[in-house]
Amino acid sequence: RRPPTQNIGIIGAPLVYGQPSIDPIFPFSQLNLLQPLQGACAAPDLLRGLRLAEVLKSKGANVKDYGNLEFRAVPNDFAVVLGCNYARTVGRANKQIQDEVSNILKNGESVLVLGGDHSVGLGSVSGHAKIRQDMALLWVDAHPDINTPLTSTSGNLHGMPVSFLVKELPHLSPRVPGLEWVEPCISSRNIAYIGLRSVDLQEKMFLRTLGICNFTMEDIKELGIDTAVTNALDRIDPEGKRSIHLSFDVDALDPLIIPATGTPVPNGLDFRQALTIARIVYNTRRMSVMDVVELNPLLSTPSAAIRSAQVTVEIIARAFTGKRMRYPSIRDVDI
Ligand code: 4U7
Ligand code: MN
Ligand code: MN
Ligand code: MN
Repeated sequence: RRPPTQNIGIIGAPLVYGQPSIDPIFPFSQLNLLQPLQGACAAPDLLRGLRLAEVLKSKGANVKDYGNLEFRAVPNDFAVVLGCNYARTVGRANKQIQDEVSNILKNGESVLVLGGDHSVGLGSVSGHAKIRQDMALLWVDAHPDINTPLTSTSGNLHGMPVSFLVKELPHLSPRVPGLEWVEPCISSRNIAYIGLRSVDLQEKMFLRTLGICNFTMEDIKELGIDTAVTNALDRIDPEGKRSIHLSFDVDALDPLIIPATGTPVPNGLDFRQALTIARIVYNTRRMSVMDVVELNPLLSTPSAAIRSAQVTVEIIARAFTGKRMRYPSIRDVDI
């Protein structure tokens, strides 16, 4: 049986307006509003520079790189409109992402979306749902990203994408200019979280009242990562026939492994656990879209950034091909 992940289309989505950074010294400078600190936008090219496509090809995949989407900041898209920073810019960019993801899926390829911050989930997940209505979403992250514009304390859209996508929530959200086109496209029954350890109070309430499947780091410590991921997939895709969307925020990993990220939280997944998640998802042979987000090479030393990106390449390769890099076996070491 030919796995559907054989043909991979890569798109770069270097969006940073979901987590704009305000200059702490001149917080009211107009420049801060127009020119948020760049960083996560460098991730797609760094991953390419580490031979991401070549690695995937060497493991048997056909790879087409569609390059980076070009996003334009919407003029006068000032911060904090209804509790959403840069909603028009983020909305416009995500419409582009949605179109690109659904077009590539229509070509019969699976899609790798390289963020950018996690607001790209808006376009990516909704683009997936357009082509495969029966989609299931596995959100691997330290955070559940389910704040609404009214519950978010930061106003940053990278902490909100899930709230716009869940069918059972939008009545609690205001209509935000620039994001009107985002249609809730997935039921809370078909969403599961892995790796949570930083959940805002209101987010906790949403997870509870909607009964969204979640395995926190605490749960993973108890159950083991295999059981956690297998149970999560069973819950969101009980018949084992849905198209799977893996939205992978690199801050799910421990900051000791991936320091190059904007919202690091201690006590995260180790490298093996991350690879195990990727392997189990691969084994379904039904992963159609993977997002890899929140890698920010400018937030650590250059060497730590490269190491973070290398780890990320290996996780991607595992998720799409099931194969992993070869390391010398401990048994081969002569003492
Ligand atoms: B990420 C936060 F308040 N919840 O809403 C928020 F803690 O994509 C963080 O998972 C969101 O990295 C993190 O701003 C978004 C905060
Ligand atoms: Mn996230
Ligand atoms: Mn996160
Ligand atoms: Mn983050």
